[in-house]
Amino acid sequence: MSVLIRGGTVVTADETYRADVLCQDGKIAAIGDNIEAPPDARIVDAGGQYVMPGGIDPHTHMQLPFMGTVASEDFYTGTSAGLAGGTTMIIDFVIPAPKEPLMEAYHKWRGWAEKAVSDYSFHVAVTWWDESVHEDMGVLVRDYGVNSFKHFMAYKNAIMADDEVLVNSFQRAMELGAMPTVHAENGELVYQLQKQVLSQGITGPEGHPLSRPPVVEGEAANRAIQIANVMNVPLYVVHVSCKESLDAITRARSNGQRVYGECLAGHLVIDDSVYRHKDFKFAAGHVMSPPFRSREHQDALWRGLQGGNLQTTATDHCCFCADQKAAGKDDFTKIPNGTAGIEDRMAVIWDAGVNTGKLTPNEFVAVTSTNTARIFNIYPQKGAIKVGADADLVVWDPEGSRTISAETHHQNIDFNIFEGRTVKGIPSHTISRGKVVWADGELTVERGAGRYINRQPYAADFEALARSKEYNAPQAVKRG
Ligand code: URQ
Ligand code: ZN
Ligand code: ZN
Repeated sequence: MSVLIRGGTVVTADETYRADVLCQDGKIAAIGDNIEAPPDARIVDAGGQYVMPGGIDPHTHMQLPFMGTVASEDFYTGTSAGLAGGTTMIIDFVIPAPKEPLMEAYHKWRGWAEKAVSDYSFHVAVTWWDESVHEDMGVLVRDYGVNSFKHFMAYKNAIMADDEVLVNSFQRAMELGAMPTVHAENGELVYQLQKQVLSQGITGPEGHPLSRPPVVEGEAANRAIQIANVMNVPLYVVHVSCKESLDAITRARSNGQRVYGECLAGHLVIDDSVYRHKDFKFAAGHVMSPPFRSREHQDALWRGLQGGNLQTTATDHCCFCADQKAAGKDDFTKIPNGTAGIEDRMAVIWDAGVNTGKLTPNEFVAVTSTNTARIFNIYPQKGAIKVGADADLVVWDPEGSRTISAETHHQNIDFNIFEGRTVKGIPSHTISRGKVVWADGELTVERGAGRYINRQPYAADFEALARSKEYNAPQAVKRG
């Protein structure tokens, strides 16, 4: 089965040129002028459109058990919705409960993800520490293609990692050649501020941002950056939402420290007025952490992307329907934190970024796909239009438009934070591993077609590792 994408303009993170693209056996087989169509080829007419690497969303939580419930979007519906929006790969999270063995959690999540329709990988969260965690991190890097470990600095009395966990885990990541990542909010401060806000009689969603002001995020981002600095390890800060954490990243990068920042499509275009809406479902539907911020923070995030101090965009796709959010109708701290976005990220960022001149089409590709592939060491298999790369592509119609709504989206949630937003620039076709899976508004997906993507460690001190006792330990284990 082959697909010939004809007449389009190829747009990568680095260049723009007119060329046909031939996909065969799941890979990009040829790129060039007037490619002859093989007899079995499906022809995609890309005239007047852009042919770009499929989006990679480095931050999703499909079917996450969290705050007493389970996210409504699973790996089948969530990856399907991603394909409808031009996203062809996700990096999700394995999040062990405290004291849950990392390997046990990893295999559990791998089982859940088998129904995915597009490719996926996992960051693994370090939510506690002992010698077994140290060991499991090594096994995950060496034998299961994990090269990034997440740390939630928020969520006290749940999955919060304190400084002892951060320091031990960052040290281990450095040994293994893996990337530590952080959800940077000071969980102790959040906990205290939540109690203060509630004691003032504020129980509605308007209390959520009051308990997590930007300074609470900025402190944690800077603390994680300084710990990474001392431990001599790179750092990736997820969902940077405010100036305070962006400034900490910018300062570190200007000092030559290897720190990367991610921002969410939602944080780029939605402000904190949503929490003051009188309708509980509307306001609670926007409860996520870090919260949506006031306008000046959005402008800062766009400058961060333009200036290269933020490298990637994501969604933190973590869906809870109205009946789940209602758990917090009398106490905002009990509203499950999370919002959707996987289907809308690409179009929202194109419309708000490229159509306004903030980003060039090449920069759009960089921040929605290629930079994530490079940072997490899967480039050019992913995030590239090169012969031999996976044939994950999106044919982008810059003149097409749609109005975003929960009524019409493919996401398994009864709410959409971008409700009513009309975007210009949408995917007319999505190709996943060389198959047309989205065309003319129709999904054609196959449950379980998604593949787990191994991500190799960075240059680690393998010699030292090889000499260490560990290399005698592992039995023959299958690759991830
Ligand atoms: O904190 C996260 O990233 C997860 C639990 C999703 N929820 C959220 O509010 N961001
Ligand atoms: Zn988070
Ligand atoms: Zn998240």
